[in-house]
Formats: sequence, C-alpha cells, structure tokens
Amino acid sequence: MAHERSGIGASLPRKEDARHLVGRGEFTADLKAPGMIEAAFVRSPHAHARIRNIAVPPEAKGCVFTAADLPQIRPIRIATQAAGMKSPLWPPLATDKVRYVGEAIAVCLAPTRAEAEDLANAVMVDFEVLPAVVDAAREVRANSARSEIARGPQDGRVLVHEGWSDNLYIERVVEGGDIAAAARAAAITVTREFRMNRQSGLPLEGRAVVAWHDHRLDEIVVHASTQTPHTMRVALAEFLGLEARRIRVVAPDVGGGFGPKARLYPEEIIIAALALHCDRPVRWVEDRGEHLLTAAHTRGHYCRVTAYADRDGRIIGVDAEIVVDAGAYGMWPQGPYSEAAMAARNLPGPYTIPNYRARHYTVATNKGPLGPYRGVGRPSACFAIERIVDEVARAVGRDPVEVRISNMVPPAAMPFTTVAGMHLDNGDYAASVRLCAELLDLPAVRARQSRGEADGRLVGIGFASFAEQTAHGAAEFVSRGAAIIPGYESCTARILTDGSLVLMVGIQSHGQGLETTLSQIAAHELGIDPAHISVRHGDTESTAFGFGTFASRSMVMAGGAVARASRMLRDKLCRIGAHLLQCDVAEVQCADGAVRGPRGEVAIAEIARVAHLRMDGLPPGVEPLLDATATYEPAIGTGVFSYATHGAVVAVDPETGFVELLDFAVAEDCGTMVNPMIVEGQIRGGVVQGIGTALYEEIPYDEQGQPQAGTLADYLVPSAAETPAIKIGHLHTPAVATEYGMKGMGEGGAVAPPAAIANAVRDALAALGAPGRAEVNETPLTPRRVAAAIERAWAGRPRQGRVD
Ligand code: MCN
Ligand code: SMO
Repeated sequence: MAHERSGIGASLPRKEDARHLVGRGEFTADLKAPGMIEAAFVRSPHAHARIRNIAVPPEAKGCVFTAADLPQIRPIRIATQAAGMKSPLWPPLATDKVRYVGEAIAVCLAPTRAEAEDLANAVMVDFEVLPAVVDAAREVRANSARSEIARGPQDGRVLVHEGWSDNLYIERVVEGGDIAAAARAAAITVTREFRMNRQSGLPLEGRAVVAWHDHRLDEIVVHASTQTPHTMRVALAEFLGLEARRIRVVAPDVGGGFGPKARLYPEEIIIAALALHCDRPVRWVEDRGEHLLTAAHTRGHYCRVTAYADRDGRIIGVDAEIVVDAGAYGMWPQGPYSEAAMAARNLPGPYTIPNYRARHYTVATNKGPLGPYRGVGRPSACFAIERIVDEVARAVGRDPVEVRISNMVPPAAMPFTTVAGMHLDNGDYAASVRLCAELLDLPAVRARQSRGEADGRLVGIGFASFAEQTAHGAAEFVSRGAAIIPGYESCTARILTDGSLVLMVGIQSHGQGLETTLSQIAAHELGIDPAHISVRHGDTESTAFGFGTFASRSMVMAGGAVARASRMLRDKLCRIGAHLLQCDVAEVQCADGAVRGPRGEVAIAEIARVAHLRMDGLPPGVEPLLDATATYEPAIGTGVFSYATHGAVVAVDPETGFVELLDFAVAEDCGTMVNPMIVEGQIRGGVVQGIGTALYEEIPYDEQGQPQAGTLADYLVPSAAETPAIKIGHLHTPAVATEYGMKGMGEGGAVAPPAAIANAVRDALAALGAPGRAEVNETPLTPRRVAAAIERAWAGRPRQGRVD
C-alpha cells in the first residue's frame, strides 16, 4: 500500500527540501517589483526620551515620513480580556515620546537601502532624555505591596507610560491547595532565585516586508516574513482602517520564525501604508542590527522559588514569584501577558505537587517589547522547577533521577489536573527519565566522574523533564482572556481534473515541514501519492481563514483539518467510483490512487475527470467538483501534552568556568509521529536553541537602557562546533483527543536544555568540595558566571587541590 511508504509514520524526505537545498527558495527579500523603493527607519538612540522636534533637511522632504505625515495609521491596540491589564497604545511611528532604543520615529524612502539609510542619518531629532526603567524586579519591589521581593529601596517613580500608577502591566496569583500548610509540614525547605536573561529569537532570515497596490483588484498586497498571514490581515485592516477584502497578505518562504514572527510589528503597518500612500512597491528588509534591537526579544524572566518537601524528597509545596521584563509595549494580538501566565501555570511541571502559589508580575520597562519564542514561558518555568528538584534531592541526599521520578504524575493517575490547572492527558513521564538516563549511560558517566579527568576538568550530568501543552484550542485561550482565540485550523482539499490534489491550508509552514506532513495525511486518507499533492499555505487569497503556526499546534490542528477535508473528498470519490463500477458504495474502498470495488477499480484520475469534465457520468444527485472545506479543533480544548526528559553531560573547567557539552540526549513522547525524521529534526533544532539560551545568548542592558549586544560578534549563538550529536529516544502514547493520536512537539526541544545543562554544571561543581554552594542559576551560564560561582563557593578561602 502506497500510504505505508508515504502516509502517517513514514520518514518521507521533506518535499520543501527540493527547492531549499539548491537555493531556490523564495523569500520576501527575493521579490522584485517594478519601480520598487527601499525603506530605512530613523530609530531612537535613547531608551526613554521626549521628542521635542523632528527636523527633516529640505533635500529629503517628500522622502521622509513621520507619524504626522501618515495620519491614516492608527496606534496598535490590544483588545485583551484579561481583567485589569494595562494596555498602552503603541503608535507605529513614535509621536511625542520614545520608550526603547530602536523604536521607530520616521521612515525614509529611496531607490536603494543605502540611500534610504543616508536620509535616515540626515534626519535630526531633538530629544529630552528621561531616566529609563530597566530593572523589572526593582519595579515589582517598588510597586507591589504583596511581593516578598520587596526588600530594596523605593524606586524613583519613573513611569514608562504617563497616566499609569506604576510600571506593572498586570499582577496575578495562580494558587492551588494550601501553601501555608505545606510550609508548616515541610521537613526540608529549599529557596533559590533564577534568572533567564533577555535574548533574541534570531531566525536566519530577519523580518521583511514588500508591499504594493494592486489597482485591478484595488487591494494592497503585502508580502511579509510572518508565521500568521491571516491574522496579519485582520491587524492591517484595523490599523490602516481598510476593509479586509482590500488586503492580501502573503507569507512566502520564511526562513525561521520561532515565535517572534507570530506577532504584528509597526514596520509591517508602515510599509503597507506607504505602498498605498506613494502608490509604489515599497520594500523593507531588516538587517541583523535592527533585528537584535527591535524584533521581539524573549525570556527576560526572573523568579524566586521555595520548595517544601518531606525527608524523602517528595515535594509537598512550591511557592514562587515570577517577574517578567516585558518591555515598553504589548505586542498584537496577545499582549505582554502570556509569558508570566504560562510560566506560572507550567512551573509545577510534570509533578504531583499538591500545594502551590505563584505570584506573577508583568512589568513595563524601557526595552523593546517581549514576544513569544520557542517554548514561551516554559523554558524558565522548567529551569526553575528542575533546578529546585535537583536541590531538593541534594538536600535529602538522594539521586536527582530518583527524586524526579518519585514526584512525577504516574500513568495510572492520568488524566491529571496539576495544582496550577494544567490538564495532563496521558503518558509515562518516569519512563522518559529512565530512557534518557539509559541513552546517556548514566552508570558510565558516574564511573568516569569517580575516575576524574586527566586535564582537571569536572564532569557532570544533569536531567530536566517537562510536560508540554500543545495544540490547545478555544478552551485554553478563552481562559487566558485572549483577544483572538486560535481555536481551529482550516483546509480546502481540491482534486483537480487529472486527479492531482491541492491542499489549501490556513496554516503557515516556515521550516516545520508541513508541506510534507500534511501531504502524508492526505495520502493516508486518499491513497494519493504525496508526489501528486501540492500544499498551498501562507496566502490569504488562496486559503480559508486560519491562525498560523505557533504553540506547537499545526500538526494536530491543520493535520486534523486535512484529515477531515480528505475524508469528505474520499466519500465523494467513493460515491462516484461505486457508480462507475456499478456496485454499492459500501463495497468500495479508496486506496493507492483508485477506488476499488469487488469487480474492478477506477482510478482517482478518472473519477476526477468525470467530476469536472464528464458530469454525464456522475450518479444522480451528486454535484460536480471535488472540493471540500473543513475546519478542525481537537476534542480537548486544553491541549494534548507531549513530554520529554533531556539529559546533558558537561565538562567544566574550574579555572576558567568554561563549559563544554560532551553529550546530550532527549527521550520524548509526542504520540503518533506523522514523520519521525521531521520530528527528530524539530527536536534537534529546538535543543540547539535551548543550548543557546543555556550557554550563549543574551542581550544585557545598561543602566540607561542601552542594549549591549548589537551584532553577532557580541551576541553569541551555538554552531555545530558547540553541539554534540544529540541522541533521541521515543516513547509512544497516542493522544485520545486528536486525529491518529498525534500530539504537537515543535517547541519542546528548546524547553529543557537550560535546566538540564545547569543541573549538569551543578553536578560537576559538586566535586569541588567547596564550603559553599557552587551553582549557577542564571542563563546563559557564561564562563564568567560559572567562574564567579566557583569563587563564591570558596568564599575567599584557599582552594583545595589547586596550584596557583
Ligand atoms: N510533526 C510530526 N508528527 C507529530 C508532530 C509534529 O510529524 N506528531 C512534524 C510536523 O511536520 C510539524 C512539525 O513536526 O509541522 C512541528 O510540529 P508541531 O508541534 O505541530 O508544531 P508546528 O508545526 O505548529 O510548529 C510550530 C513550532 C513552534 S511554536 C516554534 S516556535 C518553532 C517550531 O515549531 N519554530 C520553528 N519549529 C520550528 N522549526 C523551524 N525550522 N523553524 C521555526 O521557526
Ligand atoms: S514560540 Mo512558537 O511560535 O509558539
């Protein structure tokens, strides 16, 4: 059967690679339109300043546009339903004030980017510089009566947004059980502070927009490097004041999104407005400097966690405070809230922890806005709980692997609602820990540790587990108070006159391989070879509405829509086929490109010909065309949970603090895999990004709110040289609520590496025998931070075994 080679479960080579491997992809920046002009932005050099005046030199008049020149642009507004959240208006071009370094003030148009940049440099902006708000935790101390972080001095009452009473977008508590009782009952109390610093999303392709006015259709055509073309149309209609029918958004090939491209940007609105205003094609291609400065930043989580446990290391309560440094504005559509809310609800992880409290604060600062990035709030939640689990184990003198397992939700308890309200569906979490330990050969690593390294480095091993909410539907987003509820996906499946198939999907694929995996699902349902299937996505003109690719939702959601639409077509193929075969529809089957009956078969191509060109062959009452549109939402709206345990083996140089990653393993379960090879590619890519968070990537800010990493010379990313071959093992627990038992998994790879690596470093440094604790609870674990932790652990005392 063809579908066994190409249907669900087949590691079919990615269809999209045929173009990408030979450099024939078509990205936004590849587009050329006659008469196209280029845009460059005048951006704020200050984190916080009043704009007194913008002076455009006379020779640049007509080529430079400020907010006053484009009054049709409305400020970005987020219609969140999260009660009590402050929601500032964000003018795409700054009007009276700038609130972060890089904020757009004016846009310049010229025949080339270089000339546009020259114009931008000639624009003189007169600023009144204001003090900047840069330390989110300090804002919480100053402004929240409830916070126990409240130890420092009152801050200087600098407000990011005038008219606000403080710099908190929102503060909330997630609670379950009785944390005070847990505190009283605990034999062991462990408290730590964790920091996952701000970083960039850094896809290979930065942002890009090309827009023009199509006079024939009287519409504005916007090509953009985005994960969410349909919702971008919703936004452009709102903020440009145009009817949606007059906007077409196309996401061509997108060179990575990773979350930041699931949000609306000022530049996208501005370029679209200019194309209409100037009636010429306009292009803006972000450069790397602009990307690091102004594309959504990520992480920026600070958290303080106390775990209460019994003498065996069973955690009976967790009390947390989470502070998210969300930057100056909330990004459309979901605003600044998701990071803290997700971290708070995910912190109890895959564990049975019965008592919990997480007070969380989303803080406005004079930094660029925070957006989603692979894993969203989960990497920092995982970092906190998984580091704490290891410290609890250490406090009771047990192996972290055992303590981890003994706290996990057992399969027999599933489905299980965690104390933070996450509805874990199924799986054997402990099995993932054991499998991961096996993949790394834990006993061999322990033996190696006891032998010691010839070069004096210290070897350590660490694990981190998580359960990952994926493919959540309406129920989840309604409960979050989301402005837009991405509760379904859509597919129009169309068999053409010759039997070839086109799937038109509202989803967007930017590296996930959906052109391949959605073809595999249709192949499974219809018996049409994926080689004869086209997947059209990312174009509001050719597909029904859909929300796009984020939240590890596409395989389940779009895959479900493809399955449903394919089955509608299959029913029709069978009805027509049975008629042509002169048998009963109950007697036929659709497989391997044909409808088969008891006495023969008829090719899908022939049925397609009849349905379009020879309707005289159709059975009575059956209409022409083979065209079906379906939407799909999984039966459980709160998400299906993949889970995994990641394990890292490191060697730490105790003199320099340098961490080398020796080995890395992932034991995971995403239910039914449509394409195991793509799943493994997703895991590997995610892990490398997680290694970046763990060891390299950071955008620090100084006291004035100036970002300190503006190029790839000072913003480090892992390359193949820093990455060991990643070992992967699979467990299989099909979801009960989705088609074929699939679960999402696209983000998971990035969730656990920081925790696993920090645990491994902690394990390595335990061998130092220092009087104090040598641990690093802040990412990235740079040599400087690791060396400082070692120094602190010795607390000025001479080190044993060290020759100075
Ligand atoms: N898949 C599968 N079987 C499963 C689950 C997934 O074969 N049971 C395959 C599918 O091809 C699917 C892919 O793996 O498209 C990822 O699955 P899924 O969990 O559905 O995630 P999405 O497709 O919705 O992708 C989004 C997810 C997110 S949220 C981020 S962030 C991320 C990620 O995917 N960004 C990426 N992976 C990325 N990979 C690339 N190359 N580029 C990005 O920007
Ligand atoms: S951060 Mo992924 O686009 O949800």
